Amino acid sequence: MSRFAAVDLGASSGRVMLGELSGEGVRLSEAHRFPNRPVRVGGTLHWDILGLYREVVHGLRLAGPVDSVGVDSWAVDYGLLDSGGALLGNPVHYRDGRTDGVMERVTAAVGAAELYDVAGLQFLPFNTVYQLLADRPERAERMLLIPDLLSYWLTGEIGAELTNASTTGLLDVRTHGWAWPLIKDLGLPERIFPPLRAPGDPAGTLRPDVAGELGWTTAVTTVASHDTASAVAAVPAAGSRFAYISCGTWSLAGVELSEPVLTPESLAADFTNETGVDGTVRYLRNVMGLWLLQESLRAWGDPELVPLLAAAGAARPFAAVVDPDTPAFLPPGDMPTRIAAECRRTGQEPPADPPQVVRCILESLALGHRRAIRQAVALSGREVEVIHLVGGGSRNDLLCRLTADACGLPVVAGPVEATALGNILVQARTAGLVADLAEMRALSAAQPLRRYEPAGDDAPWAEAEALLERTRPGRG
Ligand code: LFR
Repeated sequence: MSRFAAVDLGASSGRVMLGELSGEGVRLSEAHRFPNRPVRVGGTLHWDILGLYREVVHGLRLAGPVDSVGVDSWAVDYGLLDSGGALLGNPVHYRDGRTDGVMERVTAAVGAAELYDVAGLQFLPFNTVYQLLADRPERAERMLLIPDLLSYWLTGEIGAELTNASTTGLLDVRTHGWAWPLIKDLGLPERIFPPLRAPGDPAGTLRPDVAGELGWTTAVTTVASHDTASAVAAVPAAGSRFAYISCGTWSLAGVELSEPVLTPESLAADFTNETGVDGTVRYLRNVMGLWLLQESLRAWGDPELVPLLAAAGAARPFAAVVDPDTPAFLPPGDMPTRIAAECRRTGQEPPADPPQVVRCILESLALGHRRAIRQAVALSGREVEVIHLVGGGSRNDLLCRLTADACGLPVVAGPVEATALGNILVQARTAGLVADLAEMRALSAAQPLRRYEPAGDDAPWAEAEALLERTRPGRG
């Protein structure tokens, strides 16, 4: 039996998962789960990075001796190190407002088509490139993305993992190397970008002091350190005719390709070409995701979710829908009030109570899924027979059902812990226990899954979609 630990940090919680591989497949268990609570200090929203590191080490202690460890987290954010390897300031949260207006300035100066042709990335205001330009990292020696920073603290070794580097806006989508000409043009210091490493590469061994704390040592393996890349690696699909939605704080909805799509239509639809394992392309769009629900729950004082979802299931369908990607929904804040304002702007009666707000959020998300997946199919030419919905959102029965109905395709829900599973399976492959991506996916397909067939009534979805199109800012 081989044992691997996946350190998996999401925007709202982190976990250390243990994966045990035997002839019978993978047994996943949770060694430690902890909340990830950002801290606003001096007007800036930060991650509590040292607190997260403490929980990671504690989780490894609870997991016990393992053959290897891999670290993944959300993308785009980073810590800056000085020449002695010390952290320069606390990493900033991608939802912080310091990047306001930066993307617009860079796009005006460089050109959207030019940026897209280099990096092939969706224009999100928090992409690393805009954060770096807001931070002006003159004093920094190195920039380490969050999982690379944690791996550095665990091993003392520095590197930039490829799948996550592909979310910076500074990686060349064709060569998979740093986009040096763009980096120079933007005036960013070249020295801060570490050498690249790919999923499966060794990342070092635990530092003696860390091993001393744990009472054992182990290798650290480079995994697909962008959580979405790990999740897509563990989509339980056979063949290539599938779409995926990695659904948690964000919904990342799209298809897997072997070549990027960099057409003007793809740029106009704002699709991303992120790098997956083994040179695959994660052709997808960020849909705002369960963030809308998480922030609403926070505004309501965190009521119990199960009864609320049951009430939302019984609430009137299509009472109101919003575009989940409305920019005002991005920063933390009072989400129910923002949703009500968006309903009024689009001529709809705002939802009256929490169950109706939840219904509105889940129908709106299902519409976001429908739009992203239909566009991914149209823009890439990839035919799709099934949608795999993985991650925490796959537990949400109502959302899975609405997504199947909205997309007019069967939805296979699960695994819930696809990200940790993808992390573990890449380590298992490095250890020689798994052959390739297809075998990884077959192992994932043995986890508990649920299937939802579409109801087959497209009319209300088409009507709701038409309303969103009609009222999209910039239209008519
Ligand atoms: C999902 C995710 C998305 C990325 C967003 C911000 O957890 O990694 O892929 O766009 O978080 O980093």
